[in-house]
Amino acid sequence: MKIFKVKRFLLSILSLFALSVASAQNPLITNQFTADPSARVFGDSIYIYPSHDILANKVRGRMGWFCMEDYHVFSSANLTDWKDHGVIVTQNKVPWVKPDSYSMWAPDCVERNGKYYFYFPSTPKDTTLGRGFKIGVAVADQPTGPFIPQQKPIEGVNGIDPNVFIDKDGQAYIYWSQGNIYAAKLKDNMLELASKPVILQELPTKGLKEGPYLFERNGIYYLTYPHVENKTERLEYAIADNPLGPFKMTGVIMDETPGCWTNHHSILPFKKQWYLFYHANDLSPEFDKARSIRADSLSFNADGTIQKVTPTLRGVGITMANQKIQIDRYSEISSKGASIAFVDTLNKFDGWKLILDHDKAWAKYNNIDFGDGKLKHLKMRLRSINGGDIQIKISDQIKTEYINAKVVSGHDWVIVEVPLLGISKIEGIKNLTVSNLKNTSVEIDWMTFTN
Ligand code: FUB
Repeated sequence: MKIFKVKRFLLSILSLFALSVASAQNPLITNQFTADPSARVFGDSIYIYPSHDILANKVRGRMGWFCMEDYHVFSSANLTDWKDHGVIVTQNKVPWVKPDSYSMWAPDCVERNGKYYFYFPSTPKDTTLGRGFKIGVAVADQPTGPFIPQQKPIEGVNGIDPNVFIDKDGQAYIYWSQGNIYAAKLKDNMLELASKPVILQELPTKGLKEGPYLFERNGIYYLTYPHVENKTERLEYAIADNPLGPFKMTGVIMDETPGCWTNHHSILPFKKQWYLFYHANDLSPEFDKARSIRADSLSFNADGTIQKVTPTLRGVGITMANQKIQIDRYSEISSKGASIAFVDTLNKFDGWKLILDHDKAWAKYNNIDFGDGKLKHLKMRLRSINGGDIQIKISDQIKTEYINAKVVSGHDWVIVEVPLLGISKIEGIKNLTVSNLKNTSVEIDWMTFTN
């Protein structure tokens, strides 16, 4: 009885941990590395099934290479607050996976008839299955698990980066990569192939292609994939009038990311807007096998072609004024005297700060929700070695309000609180711009509004 109670207590602590909520822009997750985001809408939330990069060391993985042991799932109903539901599949609990391979690469997850099918590649422990990666499935009744892995990987599939698409007629297809991009039909059980794999022929023949992701919009089937056209990966797409092609190479969705060799993505609509989920290496600029997932809005032209997406720091979603507004994730910045840097270069998970080191330097953060106007104070974490003066402008198309603040000189961070006096009630969605009024350097970690 006692053991049972202790176990229940530990489980409740664990589930609290698994439900940690973080509010973020780009990157979306800032307390761990995440890559290869497969985003899906289940119910009224977005779920992201990313890879989980960790750093290899002498006892795990291969130094200087990808090191991935397990998968977490994250969810959000507003694209701003992300819940980490904890580990859903881990290498040493999958019967067919070599338990110390650290090769749990890019996954995907789809729902069919109330069951959730999680597809993931890894290295098999049975060497008679051949060299390289196989792809397995784990099944759950909920998007967050518990996921039960199948005993064996899918027969007939060799490669990485599974992606599953269910067409309007109910036929499911699986896509994956191994140099080329392959596709096959899946049986209704979602666990076995229903047709022989085919190579999708009409794609670029020079340069690595991987990470296929197929979606349909207005009768056009978009096969999207990272491809090395030059020296590193960019996101491209080809279109067809059915899920197996022939496809016609059509364009580039996102250019190469300087400093990050890979990119890997998913594309989907959520609440009437299309989004591109992808990755870069924001939290690890010197090592691009420790990546971070991001999201930006995506739009189509009238003829169905995709408009190229420019990566932003601001990302997507509305930020509540009473949450920490990370102004270093700006939507616009002045060309002179404004920059960002890590708050603590020894602990990059602490995030970034905005540095305004010239008179008139500024940064703007859009889409902040002030609700019904009850917030009465502006609170900021600031630092200025020589002391400074800043101005905060809160505006929409109709009204602009200004708040001035002083930063005392010193080497330490200080919390500065300014009452919102002498200005009219601030309510609804606004943009915030912070400007330097002096020729001294002011650093801003975050800003928020309180009652
Ligand atoms: O995350 C490991 C590999 O890097 C993925 O499987 C590829 O798509 C690339 O993102």
